[in-house]
Amino acid sequence: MKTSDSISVKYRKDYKPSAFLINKVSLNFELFDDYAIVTARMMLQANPAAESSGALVLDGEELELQGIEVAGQKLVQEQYEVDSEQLTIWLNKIDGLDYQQASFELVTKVKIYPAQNTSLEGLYLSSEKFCTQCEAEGFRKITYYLDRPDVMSTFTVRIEAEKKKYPHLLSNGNQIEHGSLANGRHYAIWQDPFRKPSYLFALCAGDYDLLEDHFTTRSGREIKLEIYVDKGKLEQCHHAMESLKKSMAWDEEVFGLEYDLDIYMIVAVGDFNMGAMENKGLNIFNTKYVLAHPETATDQDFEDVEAVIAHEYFHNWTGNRVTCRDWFQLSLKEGLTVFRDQQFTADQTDHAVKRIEDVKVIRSHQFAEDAGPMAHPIRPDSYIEMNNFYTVTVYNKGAEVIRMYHTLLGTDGFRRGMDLYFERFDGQAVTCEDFVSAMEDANDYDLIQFRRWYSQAGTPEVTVTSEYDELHKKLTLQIGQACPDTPGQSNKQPFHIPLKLGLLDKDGNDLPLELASNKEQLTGDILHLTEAEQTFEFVGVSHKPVLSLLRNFSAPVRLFYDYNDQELAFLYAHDKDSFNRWEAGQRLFARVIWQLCAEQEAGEPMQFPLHLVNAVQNLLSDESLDGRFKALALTLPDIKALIEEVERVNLDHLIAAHDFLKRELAKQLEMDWLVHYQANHHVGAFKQDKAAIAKRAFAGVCLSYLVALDKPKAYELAVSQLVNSNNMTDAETALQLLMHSNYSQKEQIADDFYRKWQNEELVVNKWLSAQATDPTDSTIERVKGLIEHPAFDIKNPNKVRSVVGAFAGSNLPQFHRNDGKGYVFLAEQIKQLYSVNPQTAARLTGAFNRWKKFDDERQRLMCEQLQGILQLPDLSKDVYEIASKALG
Ligand code: B3K
Ligand code: ZN
Repeated sequence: MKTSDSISVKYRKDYKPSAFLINKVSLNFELFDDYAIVTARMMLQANPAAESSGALVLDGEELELQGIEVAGQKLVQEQYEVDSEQLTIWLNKIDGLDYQQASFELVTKVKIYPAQNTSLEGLYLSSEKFCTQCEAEGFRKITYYLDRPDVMSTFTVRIEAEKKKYPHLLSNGNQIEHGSLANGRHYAIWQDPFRKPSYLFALCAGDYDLLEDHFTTRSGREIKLEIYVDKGKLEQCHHAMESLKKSMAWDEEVFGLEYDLDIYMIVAVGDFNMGAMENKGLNIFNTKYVLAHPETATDQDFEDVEAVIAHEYFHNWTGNRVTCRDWFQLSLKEGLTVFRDQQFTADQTDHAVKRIEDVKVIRSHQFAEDAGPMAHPIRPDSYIEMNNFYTVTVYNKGAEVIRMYHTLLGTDGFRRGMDLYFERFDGQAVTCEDFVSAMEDANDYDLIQFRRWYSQAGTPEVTVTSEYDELHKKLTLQIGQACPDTPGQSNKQPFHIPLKLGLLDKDGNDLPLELASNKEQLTGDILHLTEAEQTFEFVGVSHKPVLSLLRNFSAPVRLFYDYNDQELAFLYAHDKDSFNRWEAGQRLFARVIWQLCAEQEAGEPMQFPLHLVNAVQNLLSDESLDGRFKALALTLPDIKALIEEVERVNLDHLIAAHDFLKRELAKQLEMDWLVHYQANHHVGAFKQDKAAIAKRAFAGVCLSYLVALDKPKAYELAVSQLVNSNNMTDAETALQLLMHSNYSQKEQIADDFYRKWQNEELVVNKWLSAQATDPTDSTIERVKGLIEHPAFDIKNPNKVRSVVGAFAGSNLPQFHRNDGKGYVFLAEQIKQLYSVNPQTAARLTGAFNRWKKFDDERQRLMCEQLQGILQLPDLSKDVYEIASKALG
């Protein structure tokens, strides 16, 4: 068992510059099927900005050291020391070495075993091809190094391997040489002219299919674009290639940023711990975010591929050209790059729809994290395992913080800040503070208080009350803000919160906004909240308005305002801010759901409130609305987001209320769902333009209501959509609806689907998760069966996420079964996985984080599993951190 004393916590406040710098590094990889020899030749120098000491401490894990030389001398035992995490070289014991004055060369040689590396960190194999993953601290599993982002160096990489089995040998930068060797081997040499930290290093070697293209930058440079995939997958790469070209053009147009190398490569691998990795010039991607063809990928998959391709491409400037000083600054690159990819996707698709999708992630996942045992500011103060901090807080709340600069400074002001940021820091490893000061200086804008978003965790709660004075045509808003305590943080200071708002007249038009005094507290339609309590007096308000608050979700906060049903229905029908239109609908639904919960609590039968019918019907038939927006506005709030609205939840009541509302809406509007389904469900030639995508989304939601009727006719529609579909969007929608229903033939449906798609791994994953998320009782036995199915492989993170992750994360009724079997199942899988793949095991463990939300018995059952996990022998620090913090 891990105890707290064998675990070290890293603190942000302890940052010290590295004692040594690496000016240049040459790596030589000799790759063999069952091992690799890595020789590293580095030019080091004492860092003038740090205290120098006689000890050179290099990071290294799971390496077999075969030799060390310093300045041409082979080192002997008393000149160095090796343990399981470090190699320490006593420079002062090396004759004639004046390491303080001059740079010196270090050569190390290590043997590693990529074929046995199941952690998918460092150098490993995926479908018999070599690949790497080094962020955050994986490079140390490849060679001894100063494995920290502020040590930047130029890399030359020589790779040699058997030619037939590994015809492509890739690394960062440009290929400068290649040739044949004896014994059927060959080699290639790559040089990356840009200094970079070790986490951006990449190597791939194997036999791939290759898609080639090119892009001409606006300054006229020709860039070679290459996508490498498993044999036979070439026709699934075109969308990724188009997405890459769009991303390159967009970054030039919107941020003036051009690509800087002559070649940009993407390699897709089936075994990957996350979505993708932005290694300089050689991105490595999870196949899920490269491969897309309408027959095998949904419209959502297409959008996700485009977004992840864009995200990794945008990192070339926000991440690679300007990188992080230390890992506490991760949001510097991730929050910013997520914001950039969100803007890109919004520009390609629809701003309102994209905003709603992003806010749903914040509400269902980030709010939960921010209120749970892992709560941390977007710039964390400490961690045990850095990989546990690639979180929705650092990424998505980080992006919300960047969005607030954009809101406060405007598009041009934001761009000025970005320009100054690159001007000041290109080629450097910097901090979040450096970013803020660039924004501040470029705009002469005071961001002192705004900085609190970086240091305080927790979701601020904003409470608004209003009073209208008919006689003086005055509206008074009393606005308070507070931020709950989070682990290690209490007594938070007020944030600078931009609250975008509108006052609607009775026709839904926006009334002009004017404050009676303190006019600087309002810029355009943005009200600046800066204090715990503030009063704002609006004058010239011709009649009592309906308030549209926090438009476009202008800050990552929870908003409390006592709307009545009429006001919400009015906003749902009329708000000019599409986001708030959606929001009003969600609030309306949520109110009903909580009311239904209260009725159950009181032992009364649940009553469907008829006023909803009108509101929903109006929206359903509003011809002016985009189909994707409609689909979102007709979808009930996510149960996970609802759980976050209350202190403790009676999950059985909540699920029953949610189901009841869905079924009642289905019944009350049965004809409408059918008519709209028929009008939007398209049979015939497949199209993928915006209109076709919107229709599929809208038809999908209509079908979901029809299936909720639990009637043979509705099942027939879904079955027919599944068997006759010529695209995966329609097929997956129907498959999921059927698998999650009481349809008597669903086993047959599942078997047929598998038979049809068994050779398309990504589709099989959809099949796995459709079953793992079936909310009906038989699922627990079914998931146990899936683990044994030939399509499952615990070593493959996509499979683990499709079955175990989907079950624990998206199947609330079954994961939270009263008998605790869902919890036992999850703990069992964590036990199987923690030593195989600590990162993915730790992600799964997070499913227990919200245990305090549930009833006593469920709490007990969850804690029992967490305690069991903490007792596991040689528990990885990844899982230890999550489980121990969860128990608190
Ligand atoms: N930077 C990588 C994530 C690395 C995760 C390390 N555990 C992908 C991205 O955010 O673009
Ligand atoms: Zn990223």
